[in-house]
Amino acid sequence: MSDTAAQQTGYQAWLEYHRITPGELVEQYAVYSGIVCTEKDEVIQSAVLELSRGISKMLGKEIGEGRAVIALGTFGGGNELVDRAFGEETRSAVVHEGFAITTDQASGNIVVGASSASGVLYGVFHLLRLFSTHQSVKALDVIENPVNMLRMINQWDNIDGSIERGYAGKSIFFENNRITEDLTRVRDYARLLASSGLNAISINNVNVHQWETKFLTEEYLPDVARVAGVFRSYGIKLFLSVNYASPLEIGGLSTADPLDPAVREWWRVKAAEVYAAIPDFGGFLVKADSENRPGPFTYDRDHADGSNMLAEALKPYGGIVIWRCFVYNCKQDWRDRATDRARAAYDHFKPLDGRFMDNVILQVKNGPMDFQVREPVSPLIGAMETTNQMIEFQITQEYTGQQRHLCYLVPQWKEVLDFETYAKGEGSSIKRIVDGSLHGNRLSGFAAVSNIGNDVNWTGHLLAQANLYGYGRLAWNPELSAEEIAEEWIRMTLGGDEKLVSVVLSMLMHSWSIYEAYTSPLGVGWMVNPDHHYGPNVDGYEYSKWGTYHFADCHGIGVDRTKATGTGYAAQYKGNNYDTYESVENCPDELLLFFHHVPYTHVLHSGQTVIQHIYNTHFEGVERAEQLTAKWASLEGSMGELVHMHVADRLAEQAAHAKEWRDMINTYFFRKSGIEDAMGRKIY
Ligand code: GCV
Repeated sequence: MSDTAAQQTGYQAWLEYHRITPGELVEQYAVYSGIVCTEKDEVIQSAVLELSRGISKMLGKEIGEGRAVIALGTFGGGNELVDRAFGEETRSAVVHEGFAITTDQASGNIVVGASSASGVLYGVFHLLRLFSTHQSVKALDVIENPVNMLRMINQWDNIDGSIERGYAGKSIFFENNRITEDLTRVRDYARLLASSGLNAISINNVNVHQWETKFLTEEYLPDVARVAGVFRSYGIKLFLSVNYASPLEIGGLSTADPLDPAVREWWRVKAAEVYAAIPDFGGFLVKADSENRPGPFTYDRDHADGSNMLAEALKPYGGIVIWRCFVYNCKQDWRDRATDRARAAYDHFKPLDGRFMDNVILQVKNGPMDFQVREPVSPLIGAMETTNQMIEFQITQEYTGQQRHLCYLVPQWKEVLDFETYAKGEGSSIKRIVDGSLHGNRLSGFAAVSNIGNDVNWTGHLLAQANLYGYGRLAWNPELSAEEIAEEWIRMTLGGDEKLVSVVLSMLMHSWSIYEAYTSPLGVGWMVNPDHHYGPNVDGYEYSKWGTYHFADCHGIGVDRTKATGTGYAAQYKGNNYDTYESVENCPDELLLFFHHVPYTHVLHSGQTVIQHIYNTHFEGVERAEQLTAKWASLEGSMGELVHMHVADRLAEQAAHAKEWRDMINTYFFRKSGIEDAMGRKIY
């Protein structure tokens, strides 16, 4: 694809490196006459390639005529400029994967130094970000270390090329039951991931079906190794999702019982084969005993037994087991009001604290249900003091508009990360649990379900790229604000026109609240069409087996999850959180219906009744969605025409679809409650 064509599609995403127009910055940046690098390591070579590609695109010419250089390398790695630039204090402040950047005042040289090759690559991407967001590089003095050790992306891609919950085309990894021959696109994906700060990927769906189970066999391992090689050159470790029943399905054994010696031996041999093919293999990601997937429960064993068996097999090679906590009864009777899906992860895993091997890490979804527009934070995160934990977010917009609606998710993730759990008293925020510091965990970090496919702009909705970028940046540093991240993404992807930046920034920053307004009032969730989860269907999940109810009747709505009169879920929280959620008076409005069943006439903290809140937010939500289209229209001419048209189409669809949401939800609750809208607006 030519540069101009790529710019018209968004393929380069935030690595677009827009041409810098002549002026002060060009003069400043153009002084660099070359890149000085002495190391041959492949990750460092990727850094060199990225740097020369980025700078020459921004300046519109190869670097080569200036008076200073950009030097890069590892400390003690043989590059004199690097060794001279950083003293002992800086070197010891830079941890593995971190980096330092300095501008030498005498020579004007910029020097990037790190203690590892990946650190050099992250440093180079940081420098490129400074260039492409038009920052001064005259006096750099930067030290950055990633806050989280594991910064992982989970693909839900299947070998037939489909993607579970994928909204941007087909898989870039697989087609026709084979791993893709041409890995160019995979390499470009690796560049995007590394440039946002990520360092690990699992390439296949956690629902591991028949064919993907064979990834562990010699039929597929050489191809998996090819993919691992591409990611390796960008400092990213490859993991596989595995089928817990593999010993039965591909091993010829009659059981997958984790305590059976033959099963344990089978996994040990398997691990040896995998590491022979991929020496730096990351490990296994496992969905077990969840949504009809096999697991240790079949053999009357628990999740510690199951995960430790795999951990034991991977241990000699430094591999890890990432074990998901999304375990609940998906065959519930809707008549049974005592069973509460929200309780499930905590109830299953909390009693196992202390029983997991140190190379097992539990992956917990951010909320207790399943990536709804609004949920409380999972009470399991932080509740296990002697178990490694990581958080799982969903970048793919399964319940947040499926990349047809705009929904910038970083503000939602920020709220989760800043949440105070009181796990060890005050100061026990989720981000401190997830980065391992609160409980002193050996392993910790972030995982998220990817939102990309083979659509030319990667994410279907161009603006949904901001979620992928933002996830990586937040995993690197959870202290960054949602605004800062959005602004970086806009400048790097769409360019630095000030009006464009401020309009798109405001669109992104309001988008989650707009989506919430016309879809999910007061934390209720699940009012979507079953299976595909797009569009409104208030009773779609009401009489189902999935444990996802709102219990609306003619008097009121919501799930009583209190200890006093409900399912007792609120008591899984510690300290003030329990008091806040247990009490109908103190519960925050946005989560009221998640924790309480209240009459439609209940008055919220906002002063509105529940029913009037539903009507108001749905009418306003549509107006706000319409304003998004108008804001975007005002940007015509400030970016490539095709890019502008593409987003305009999606926003028009969103505004029309928001009306469908508004009318269905308002009509449903008007018919249930019989209460008129105080403002007399049209309800059907
Ligand atoms: C991969 C939800 C999704 C499923 C997904 C599951 C999970 O139930 O709808 O598609 O399966 O979560 O996270 O395992």
